[in-house]
Amino acid sequence: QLTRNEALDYVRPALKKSRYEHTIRVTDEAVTLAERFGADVKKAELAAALHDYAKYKPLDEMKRWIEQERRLPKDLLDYHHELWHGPVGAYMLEKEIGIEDSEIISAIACHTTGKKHMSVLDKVVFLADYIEPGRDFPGVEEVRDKSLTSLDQACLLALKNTAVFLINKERTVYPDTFHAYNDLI
Ligand code: DGI
Ligand code: FE
Ligand code: FE
Ligand code: FE
Repeated sequence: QLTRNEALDYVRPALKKSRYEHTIRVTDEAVTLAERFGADVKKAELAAALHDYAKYKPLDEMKRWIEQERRLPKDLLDYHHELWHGPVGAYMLEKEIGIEDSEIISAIACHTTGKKHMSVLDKVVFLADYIEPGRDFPGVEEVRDKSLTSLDQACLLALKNTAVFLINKERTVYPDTFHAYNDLI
C-alpha cells in the first residue's frame, strides 16, 4: 500500500501550490477525524491525500472518462463540471497507480457531493475537505464544532449549507447531495 508521502508526491505535480497545501491540511484533518470516529486511519489518510488529484485535469479529458468508464454516472455531464474531479479522479488513480481499494475509491469519488449510504470513511474525507483549517466560508465554524462530537451531525450541516448556498445562487444541486442529506435526516 502507498504511504502518505508517496500519495502526496504523486498528486503534487498535478496541483497548484495552494491546492497542494489544501491537500496536506485535508490529509491531517482526515487522520484526526478517522481516529475520532473509528475509520481506518491509513485509508482516510490516503483517500484525503489523493482526493483532489483530478481537480485541474482538462475538461475534455474528464468528459471522455465519464463517457467511457462504465462505472461513472453519465448524469455527471448534465451538472457543473466542478463535480467531475472526484469521481473521475478516483478511477484515474485506480488505472494509473493501481489504487483498487473500493473504500478509498468511494471516498475520493464522493468527496464533493456525498451520496446515499456513505461509509464512515466517506464521511471522514467529505468532512475533512469541508472543515480543513484553511476554509473560511460562512458556517464552517459551526460544522467544526459539530465535528468534535458527531460525524453525522457535522456532515448533515455541511450538506445543508452547501445545498442552501447552491439554491440561493440558483445553481443546480446534484441529486447525490440530496441523497446524502436525506440519509442523515
Ligand atoms: O475541490 P475542493 O474545492 O477542495 O472542494 P469540493 O470538491 O468539495 O468542491 C466544492 C465545490 O463544488 C463547491 O464550490 C460547491 C460546488 N458544487 C457545485 N455543485 C454542487 C457542488 N457541491 C455539492 N455538494 N453538490 C452540488 O451539486
Ligand atoms: Fe475536491
Ligand atoms: Fe467538499
Ligand atoms: Fe478538496
